[in-house]
Amino acid sequence: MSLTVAVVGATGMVGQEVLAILAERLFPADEVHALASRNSLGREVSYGDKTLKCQDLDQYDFSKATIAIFAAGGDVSKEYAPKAGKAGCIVIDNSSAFRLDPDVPLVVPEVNPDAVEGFVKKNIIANPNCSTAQLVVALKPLHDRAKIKRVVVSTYQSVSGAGKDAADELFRQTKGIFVGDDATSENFTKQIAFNVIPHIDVFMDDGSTKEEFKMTAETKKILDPSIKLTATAVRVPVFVGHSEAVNIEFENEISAEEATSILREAPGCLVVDKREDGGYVTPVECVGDFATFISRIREDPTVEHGLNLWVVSDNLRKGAALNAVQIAELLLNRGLLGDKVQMH
Ligand code: 11C
Repeated sequence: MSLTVAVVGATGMVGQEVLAILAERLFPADEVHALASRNSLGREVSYGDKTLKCQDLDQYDFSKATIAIFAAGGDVSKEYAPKAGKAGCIVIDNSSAFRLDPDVPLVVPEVNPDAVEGFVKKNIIANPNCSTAQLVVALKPLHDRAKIKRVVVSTYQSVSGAGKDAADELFRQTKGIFVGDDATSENFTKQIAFNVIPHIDVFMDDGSTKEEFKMTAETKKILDPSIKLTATAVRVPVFVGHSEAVNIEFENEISAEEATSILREAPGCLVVDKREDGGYVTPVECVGDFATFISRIREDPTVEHGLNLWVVSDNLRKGAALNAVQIAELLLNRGLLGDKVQMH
């Protein structure tokens, strides 16, 4: 049988990025199906140098697909991912719907590739939240060397994390403030242009937000349940690219110099750390890239065995679409697509 990939939510920001990355990385799909809600029926999306017509998700027979990458939000995943899994298709889900389900592996290929084998119970594999994905890529090699006890993270998250309407709002509001036109807020709780908002996702009972909770819970599931992590997640007026200021306390001694050489060799990491004007990465430079960039590596003398890092990545790529495609590559390379697929 041939290898067919279905992309659910193909007209969205992440869905389009999935299609672009499948083509860029020459994923050996024989067929790619773009699926969307009935409203987008017949809309065309790009896949490399081809265009695909969107098919109706509701009418789609998932037994035709080997893999389905879902990028249409939690409600769509909750309704359709179990159906797709039961039809024999392996679901890679970008939403938070199944991430903490004990029968669903939560996978970042550079960090816990072996976990992917656990998909068999439900035929679903979860992709982490964007702010978690880039964080664990940077933490894993340091944890392996010096064992992380506690992490304190402050995020600076771009508006594309909240979707296309939110990104459009930053543009409209910025222009509106300049020309004295419409500067109302619809997708954020406060003005986002020329401002920062310490609130992403809903509030939890303990005063944290769900975005902050997800970073803690997902890091524990992917990397190590013994790691303590506290986060403050902040939305900033940046279109693409999430940044994180990360403070880490280790069990064992590790110098900034050693951490730098470990991170230079680590999969998925790219160290840019020159300790001079402009010798670090900002979100603008990470857009369209696959790497998790690490800068400002330095010791924190206020705790025993402490380090500080600055971590930046394209939230639509490593934080979503790229990680999903890497999971598909992992399944393929490990021969986990069974006799449904003939290797090319
Ligand atoms: C944001 N991190 O930047 C969110 C977007 O759980 O998949 C991704 C939400 C999720 O708003």
